[in-house]
Amino acid sequence: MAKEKILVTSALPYANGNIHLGHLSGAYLPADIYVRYKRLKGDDIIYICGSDEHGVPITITADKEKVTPKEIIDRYHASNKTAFEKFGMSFDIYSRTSIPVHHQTSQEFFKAFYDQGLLVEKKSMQFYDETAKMFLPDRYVEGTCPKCGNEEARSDECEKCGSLYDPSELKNPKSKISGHTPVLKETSHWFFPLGKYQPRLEKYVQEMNEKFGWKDNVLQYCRSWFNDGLKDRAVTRDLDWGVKVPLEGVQNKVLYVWFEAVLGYISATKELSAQRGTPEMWKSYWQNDKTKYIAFIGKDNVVFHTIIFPAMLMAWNDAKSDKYILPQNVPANEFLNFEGKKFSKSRGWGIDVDEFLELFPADMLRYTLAANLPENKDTDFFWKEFQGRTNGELADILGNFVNRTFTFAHKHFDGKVPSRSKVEKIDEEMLELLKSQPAKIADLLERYKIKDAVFEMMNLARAGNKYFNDSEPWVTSKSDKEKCGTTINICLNTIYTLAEVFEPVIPFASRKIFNMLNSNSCNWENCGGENLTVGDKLNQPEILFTKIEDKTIDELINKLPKSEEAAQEAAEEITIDEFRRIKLKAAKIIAAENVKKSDKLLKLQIDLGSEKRQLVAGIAKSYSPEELIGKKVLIVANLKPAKLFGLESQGMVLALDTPEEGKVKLIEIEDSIELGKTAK
Ligand code: B3M
Ligand code: ZN
Repeated sequence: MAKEKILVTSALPYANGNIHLGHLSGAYLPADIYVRYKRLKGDDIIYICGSDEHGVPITITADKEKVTPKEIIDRYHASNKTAFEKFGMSFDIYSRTSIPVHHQTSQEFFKAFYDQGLLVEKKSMQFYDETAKMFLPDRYVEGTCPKCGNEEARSDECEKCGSLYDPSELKNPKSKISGHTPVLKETSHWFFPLGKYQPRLEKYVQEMNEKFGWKDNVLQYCRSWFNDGLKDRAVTRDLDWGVKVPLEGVQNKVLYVWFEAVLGYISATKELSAQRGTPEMWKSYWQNDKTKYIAFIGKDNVVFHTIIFPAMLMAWNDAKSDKYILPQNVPANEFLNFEGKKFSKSRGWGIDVDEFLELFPADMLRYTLAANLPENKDTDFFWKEFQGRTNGELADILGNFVNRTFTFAHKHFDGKVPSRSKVEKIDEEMLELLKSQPAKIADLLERYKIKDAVFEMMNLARAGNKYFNDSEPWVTSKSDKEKCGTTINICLNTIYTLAEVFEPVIPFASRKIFNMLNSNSCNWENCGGENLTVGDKLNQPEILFTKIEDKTIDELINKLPKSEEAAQEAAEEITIDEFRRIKLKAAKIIAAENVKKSDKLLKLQIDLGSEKRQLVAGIAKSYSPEELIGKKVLIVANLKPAKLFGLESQGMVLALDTPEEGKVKLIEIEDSIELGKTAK
């Protein structure tokens, strides 16, 4: 197959916090798997990423921590770069948007639009904080979304329902700096005429989808944007942190972070070119219509990559001769949650990547995340599932198959690749699978169905294990050594193929397996073929995956913040009307006796003033019948009657748990309270 020229980008994470597992599942791991696979195929591919270092997310963090934005970006750029490396991300470059070449590139785009007369200067009303004496960019204002009522909406955008609106429509606005209600004050900004590009953008999305099959979720986001009608977008902000607006006499204004962040992909490629000593190389990707450009992102970034960035590139291409390519596909993922809830730094819910990798090897995390990618819907990371997949799949299936084959080869074949003799049906079937499975996996990867591809990878290991079992080499090693050699030869070739197809997902383990095989990875197209030479020496097996103990996982689960339990209780709140439906009444116990054949229950007669009732209560371990007589208690009077040990119980007496197992204490009420009174 002809080699492809491919450009892959992953969204540039803001350098204002540590990346967590959710980020990895969205825009990074799927891209890395795709890129690694394409490299194995021998395609000409570069993989670009870096830190997004401008915009309000950075200045807000800096304000909060009372340090400069520069300190924030330096800290998080470094820590995220390292975390990505440890996780095995194979970026060709992890750049940053604070570098001069990025400022130049973004200013060039702005100037190109400005010079074409595309940008329109408009006066608008913007929130202004009179205490802090500054205009408040979108994220500095929080209020209630005029469309969906989300109380954490930004000044002109709601993350929850995805609407964009005019700041004047936002309800109950509050400044995040002073906490006061901001006023609307006039300022002027340059607007990009996005609406003008709508027909071309619709055509672009449609064509790309027809040719390359875009994901449904991505198409849906696009459609809803088109249906609303694209509007002019301000591309400048009143802020001093960012890329300066390159116009004379303009001060205290920077380019809107999204306007320049997407151009960060281009600047990063320029930086890579310079690093490699081929400064023009970036053009051979970005300005070459043979290049296939794939932009991996999370769902919250769809509009910027399918509408705004393409429109900017179209606008450039209209005026210039050096034309850029547009994304051919934007395989956006949904979100990953953590143990049933959204990741939240402030609530301590979730785990950072570097923290995780202190505890477990990267491959274990890569595998669980890959097997559970939020490709079509939000998914969850559960500690128990992580343990289950590591122990039950990586260790018991893949690890076990590799280990038993190597141990066998060392014991019976002097640690060398044995020859293959007569091939029987069972062998043929395994050899056929070895040929067909990589093609099946490749087909899925080509269509960004990474989760399914990972499933098929593990299926090959499953089949290998089954083949080993069914061939019973421990029997043939005594009865038919040649046949045994055939089995082990095929098992070793299967391991070779496994190391190859699994490389994109678990690169560290794959490397170990190749070392054990004394071999190197091949070209993907030769996968499943005969890649080992008979008689070649094998190395000693290494343990690939150590199982995770229950204790380790239980400790991690127990460490989850307890406040989440409180949050859980809050989620189970009832309204006052629901509470009022429960009739709690004052009653007096007038008789009590043991219930036959039960050591827990007592039969009580109670007085409610206007009526008497019989209750059966589970308090025999806590009270003797005698000591109960005369006690005044609270009962649930409108509980549906129930039968216990054949006795009718017409209500429930209220009691509290005690530290002593099985013992309770009745809620006693003051003697002066009138019988039959209802609690409220
Ligand atoms: N930094 C938003 C985010 O981290 C933004 C992505 C930029 S991609 C050019 O979700
Ligand atoms: Zn909303």
